[in-house]
Order: sequence, then C-alpha cells, then structure tokens
Amino acid sequence: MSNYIDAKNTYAAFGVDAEQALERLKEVCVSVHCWQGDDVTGFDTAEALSGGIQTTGNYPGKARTPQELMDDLDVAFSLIPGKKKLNLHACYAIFENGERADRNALEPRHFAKWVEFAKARGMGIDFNPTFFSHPMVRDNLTLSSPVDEVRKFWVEHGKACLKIAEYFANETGVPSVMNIWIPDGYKDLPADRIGPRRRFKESLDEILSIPYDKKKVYVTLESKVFGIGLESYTVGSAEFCLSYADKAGITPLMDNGHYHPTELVSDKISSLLLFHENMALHITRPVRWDSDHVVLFDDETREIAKELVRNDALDRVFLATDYFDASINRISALVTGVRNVKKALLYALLEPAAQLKKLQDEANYTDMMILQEDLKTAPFGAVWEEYLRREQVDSAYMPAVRAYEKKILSERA
Ligand code: RNT
Ligand code: ZN
Repeated sequence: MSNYIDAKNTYAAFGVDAEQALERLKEVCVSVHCWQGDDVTGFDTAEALSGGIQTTGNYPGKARTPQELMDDLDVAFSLIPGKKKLNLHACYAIFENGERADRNALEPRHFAKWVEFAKARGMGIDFNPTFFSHPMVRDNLTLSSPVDEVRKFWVEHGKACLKIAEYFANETGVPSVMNIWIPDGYKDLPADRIGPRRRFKESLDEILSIPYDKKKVYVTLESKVFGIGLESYTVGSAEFCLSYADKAGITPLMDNGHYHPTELVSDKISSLLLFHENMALHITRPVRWDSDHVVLFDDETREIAKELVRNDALDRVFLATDYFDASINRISALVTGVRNVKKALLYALLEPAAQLKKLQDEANYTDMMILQEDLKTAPFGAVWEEYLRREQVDSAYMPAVRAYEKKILSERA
C-alpha cells in the first residue's frame, strides 16, 4: 500500500492520475478463450485439429470433458482480475442424453449448460462458428468451396451459430460477439484467386441474410495471411475482410498473429477506428509465425493497449485472447495471458497521453522520446499490485495453479 502511495506520487509528477487509471481498468472486459483449456479440441468430433492452426506440446492434464473444462476455467477465472467474458467455439457444444447434432444442425439447447455456467458467474458469452476440424472441410475449403454441398453445409453452420449467439445475448443480457474466421486457402499458387473469394462473399451474404438483432449480436470477421499448409493464398485476406466488413456493416477483427512478421496491429488500429464504429482484437503472440504463444507483457501488447487508451477506444473495441500452448500448464497459460492484457492496459492508462501528443505536434521529438523512456522505469509494478489487491486476487498465482494441478490435473490420464 505504501509502495502504491509512492508510485501514485511519482505518476502524479508525470501528470498522470493513478487512481483514475485504476478506476478505468475496472470497467474493461476481456473475453477469455475457452480453447486454451483443451488444445482447441472441442467436444463434438474426434477429428484432429485442422485449418492450418497447430498446438504443440503434450503437457499433462488437459481438459477432456465439458465438466473438466468448466472446472479448469473456474480456477483460471478465480485468478484473473477484473471483468471477463467467456469465449466459446461451436465445437464446444454439449450434447446430452446420447443426442448429437452435426455443425449445420446445432441449436441453442446444445449450449444450455454453458449458459447456465456463464449466468452463475455473471458473465456474457462470445461465440465462434467452427469452420475446421470436421470432415466437411474438403480440400481445406469451407464457405469458399466450389462444391455446393460443402458450401451449403457451412452456410447452415453460420446461420445456426448466429441464432446461438443471439440466444447467448438474450440469456445473459450481455451482447455476444460472433466471430467468423475460415481457414480456406491453398498450399500452392492458385489458378483462380477471385472465384473462392466470390463464393466466400456470397456465403457470408447468405449467413447474414437471416434476421438477427444487431444490438445483441456483433458479427466480426477475422482475416489471415497464411496458415500451415495454406501458405500461398488465403481466401479471407486482410483486404477481403476489411472490405467485406465495411460494406456489410459488420465489425472487422484483427488477430495480431495474422500479418507478416514486421507488420504490427498496433499501427493498424487507428485506421480502423477512423472508419468503423467498433472493431475487435484477438490478442496473441506470434513467434516467427502465427504460433499462438501465450500473451506476454511485451512491447507489442503494450503498444496495442496504448492505441486503445490514447484513442479513447476502450468502449469501441472488443478484446479477446486467442492462443493455445500445450507445452505448459494450461491454466497458468490462461491466467498469464489474460493478466498480461490487463497489465498492458494499466500500463497504457498510466501514460501522460495528452502531453506526449502535444510534444509530437510541436515536433519536439527529443522530449517525446525522453519522456517515453522515463516512463519505462516508473514504478508500474506497485500500481499493478494495488489493482490486484483491489480485485482481491493474489499477485502470485502459481501456488493455486500447482495445488490444483497436484490434486486434479495429475489424476487425468
Ligand atoms: C486462427 C484464428 C482463429 C482461431 C480460433 C480458434 O488462426 O486466429 O481465431 O485461433 O478461432
Ligand atoms: Zn484469432
């Protein structure tokens, strides 16, 4: 506490109100992806993970059933400070009484258990149709397939998911973000680039043609530059997705693993904010490729956070995490990554943004650089500790994770 008071005074000398920063952070919600808990396996098929994404590692104790995943999420949630939402994929449908439904026939009731779970924890639910890990993904294509039967199947899946997202919003009272990402693409140079994109466009139009309440469901569209085995061409490229989102009045989503390695999402956010009411982010950590490592408190995560804060955009941007590391304790992975998103936001909230902007506009790049450098050694840790204290979570979360691992995870084969 006394460390915090000292820190508060140091920030005050920078012209920053630490109390205000803490108050603001309280209101920020991060959507926590369930799929870190089981290496993106889901419960509806026995298919291997496909779509050009990959988990590596075989750390013991992954969740194998809905109950195990819920239990693990509960442990993670208890250690993650602040507001959270649950982010589900369609492949996490929970079938009861021996019933099963294929992806194109999913219904709200297949997610009733998740609604019960979220409601009991006062959370909203975000949603994702699952266009991968399924036999109807033919030749790495779904919504852009030239095979009518395949395309139709996935259009039906998209429509089914829209209804499920609306159900989540109705049940929880919190709007649901429904994110569309398709893996479709080609390993080698295609002969026809426009055909698949035209079909993707038509498929999206068909999905979005069903009535849904736009105040309750925010449809987002996620682009990608390449996937494993899909190196030469992806249908849902950045240009396609931005243009489509703009035209259809839906929300663009940027995943910071989905660009060439020197392109930075932190530099893209401001442009989207100028042209879209809302945007969405998948916060991840690409290491040399879209590797989906656990989010760290690193330069780019902080830079993304600064863009949100500087542009007063925290209420316009849907924040979600998206990574999957199977080589470490999965609960620690969830807690570490989501904490780091919040940590980066607090760091950004402790920046004298107006003063820095002024220095830039006065072309005083010297002082602008020095001030930014000085901020790096300001006592951020003490303010972060104070935030954790107020949210009633411990700074050290590994004892709780290890205790659960010893008692529960180690019993899983
Ligand atoms: C894949 C995309 C997508 C997935 C999740 C599981 O590259 O990032 O968002 O990671 O939907
Ligand atoms: Zn993503």
